[in-house]
Amino acid sequence: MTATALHALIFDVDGTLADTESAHRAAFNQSFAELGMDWHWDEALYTELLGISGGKERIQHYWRRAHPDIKALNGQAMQDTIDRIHALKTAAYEKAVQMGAVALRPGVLKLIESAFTDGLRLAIATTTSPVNITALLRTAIGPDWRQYFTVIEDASTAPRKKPHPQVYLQTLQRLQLPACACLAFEDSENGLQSATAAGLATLVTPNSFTAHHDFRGALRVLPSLRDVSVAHLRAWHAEAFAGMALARA
Ligand code: XBP
Ligand code: MG
Repeated sequence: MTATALHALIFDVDGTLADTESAHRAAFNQSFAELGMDWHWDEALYTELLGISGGKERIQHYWRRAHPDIKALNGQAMQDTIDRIHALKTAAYEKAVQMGAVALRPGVLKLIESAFTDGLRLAIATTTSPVNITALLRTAIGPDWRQYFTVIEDASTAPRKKPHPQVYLQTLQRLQLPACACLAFEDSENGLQSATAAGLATLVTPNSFTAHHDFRGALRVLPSLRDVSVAHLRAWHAEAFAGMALARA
């Protein structure tokens, strides 16, 4: 393997492959209502709560902030309730995605297919739950979606959520590639920090929930992956690698 060549692309899911967070937000609110809770996450609040990666962690963060009196609840009772909310939410999200609530972002499918044809290995590194990945990609790509991805790391395999680099470090380990042979694709500040901490050059495609985030350190910030080709990726990767080599000289 030549050290400077690009060998793999590692994709975040939510906000990167597809604008999923509106559907996630609706699913959270549906689960609160189903349980008779008076919680409602509007868009402004959810945009703030997205600073916490992971649905269960997000619920716990909100509960502690909105109801500091929860000391009345012991740890296990609180965790059981969070697990119940999240199970209902995941079922609601899966149903919404299967009904077509979410489409892949512009250029994503074309890039996945052309990169796969060009011999690049593809991976997923996400903090979302595995059932959400399957629902999204089975609906958007078809039943054979799994063939495109060599490695998938998600909330079930990497419990330390972004910005912690665990999910990307585990992806690189399973790919048996150094970070310099890969590019990461992200949409959020947490995601960029996680990928960067794992040594990855990262392309960022912000969305309405993350447009205000700090993307310093990104290889490039793009409006979307529309019209982004494998040739572009190879050139940008070479640029990044040359930049790193110069810095070391
Ligand atoms: C984004 C997240 C996830 C989703 C909700 O993941 O932080 O928590 O918002 O999904 P990504 P879960 O790393 O793909 O951007 O409720 O399953 O966590
Ligand atoms: Mg994301």
